[in-house]
Amino acid sequence: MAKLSKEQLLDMLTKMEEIRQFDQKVAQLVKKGKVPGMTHFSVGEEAASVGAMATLNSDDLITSNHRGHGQAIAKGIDLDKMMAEILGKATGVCKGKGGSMHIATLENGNLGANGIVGGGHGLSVGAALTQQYLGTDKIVVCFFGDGATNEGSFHEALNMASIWNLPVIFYSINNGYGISSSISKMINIDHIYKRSSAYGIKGMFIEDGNDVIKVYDEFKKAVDHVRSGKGPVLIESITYRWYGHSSSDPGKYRTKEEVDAWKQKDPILKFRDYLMSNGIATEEELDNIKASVKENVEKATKFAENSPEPEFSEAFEDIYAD
Ligand SMILES: Cc1ncc(C[n+]2csc(CCOP(=O)(O)OP(=O)(O)O)c2C)c(N)n1
Ligand SMILES: [Mg+2]
Repeated sequence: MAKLSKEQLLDMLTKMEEIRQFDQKVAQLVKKGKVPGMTHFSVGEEAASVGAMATLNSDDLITSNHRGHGQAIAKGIDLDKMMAEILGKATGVCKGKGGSMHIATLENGNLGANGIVGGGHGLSVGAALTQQYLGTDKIVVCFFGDGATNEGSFHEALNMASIWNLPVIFYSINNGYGISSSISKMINIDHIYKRSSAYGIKGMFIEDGNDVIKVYDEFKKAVDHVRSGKGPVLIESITYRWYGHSSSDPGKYRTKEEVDAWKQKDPILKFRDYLMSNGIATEEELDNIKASVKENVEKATKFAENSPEPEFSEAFEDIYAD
């Protein structure tokens, strides 16, 4: 069972509130036509990212995918600069040139989101090989979806990480769908984590990816395994995205009943109940966190909206390494 201080637990709740409220705000901005490019929301999947990230050291490395807002926030990004990036502004974390699907903050170990499904697998293996070569204590966590496990890069990466015994966790956040395709029609085994056996690495399963404490407890075991040099892990957690695949998805492939049933398993409400029923925090304290996150998201939105667009003369900068 997790031994986390009140401060750590409330930090986890704060991050989950930030993910929820930040993406709800981005969804409003999309409707107003203020967000260039496509955006994928992390609403509903907050626990799966925050529980995992809370087990890492701050200098550990991550890669993520097109649905990367949750991971960027869980890793501790500046919300002002993240919102500015999503609105394509010069004050954004990537100077407004990456947008929603390419958020990266190298200074705190987020090697970047990726619009190419499966694009993070190879990057993670490379980053893990670097850590092994340099003899650092850092590990790499590669975040991706269920659909991404059908990409060739997934299989190549797991095999290479296995034969080289690399310090990397492959973490599949299984929300049941790759765009409109149900995972049940896309793979012929019952669980993604079982694919680990084909590569001789440890496989782990988090049945309730909406329970942030359970995610933390299981993920911690994976982290301990990898950091102690026992080789890579493939870990799968089950969750659900409340919104459409992207900002342009009418969602005809799933029923309202299914979506509503998952909303009943709200990861934030579940965590609030846990904190209150275990006497860790009062309802008032938790409501204050929610309110202060709201203020911060409003502040980030104003900062982004009032920021300038990148200069045209910068279009060809930051393309090649110096
Ligand atoms: C190589 C590649 N193929 C196809 C796409 C189009 N595409 C974008 S997201 C997506 C589904 C990904 O599903 P999953 O990995 O489960 O992530 P989720 O969106 O559910 O979080 C696809 C097929 C792409 N971006 N890159
Ligand atoms: Mg998916």
